[in-house]
Amino acid sequence: MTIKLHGMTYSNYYNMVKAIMIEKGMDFEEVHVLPNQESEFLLKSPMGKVPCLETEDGFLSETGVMIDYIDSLKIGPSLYPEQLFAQAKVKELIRHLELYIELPARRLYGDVFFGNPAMDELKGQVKLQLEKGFASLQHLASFDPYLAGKELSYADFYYRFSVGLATIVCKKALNWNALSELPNIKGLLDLMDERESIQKIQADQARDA
Ligand SMILES: N[C@@H](CCC(=O)N[C@@H](CS)C(=O)NCC(=O)O)C(=O)O
Repeated sequence: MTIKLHGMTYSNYYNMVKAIMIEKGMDFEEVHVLPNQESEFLLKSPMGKVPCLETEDGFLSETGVMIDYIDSLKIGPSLYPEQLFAQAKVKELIRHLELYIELPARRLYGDVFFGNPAMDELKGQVKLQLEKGFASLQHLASFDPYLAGKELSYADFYYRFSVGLATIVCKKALNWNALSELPNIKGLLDLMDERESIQKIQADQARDA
């Protein structure tokens, strides 16, 4: 059975998984669905979120889990280093991006993307969280030129679609131009945007806009 990615092209998590499958040259289908709480969908994605991945053995939710599953299929090049500690460092980067950048920034997605103005108190909390998240990313990541060093890894795709939106949140909701003020951030986003996989995702997003 061909793997099916369920979700929508303006979901950043969806696009992390999609970009990685494109990079690996995998054959997959896309199934358009919005996040929802219908009982039928909750059987596929228990929190009603997107993406979820339909495999011959059943459904998977959670982007980090999907990335590991896709890697374990051993189709195309692995974007994890072979050495186990180096592999754990890539996973550490992904977890860091999720917990300390994507999730805090997401608290202001309503304000920035969906017209639901946030209270100043929330903005203040998110600003503190993102300052800490970005500062610690500078310690954890090498940006040489990729997040984990000289080799492209799964973390770079997580980065592209989490940090890309977080910098928009910084600018629009927090009046903070993190993209130009923080070192390294823009260079890696630009480098990722040169990849065909990312360009395909941008084209699909434009088509669906
Ligand atoms: N932890 C989930 C998060 C996925 C997520 O938050 N997806 C968003 C779309 S980008 C969503 O479905 N939001 C709807 C909701 O939270 O109910 C993952 O890693 O895949």
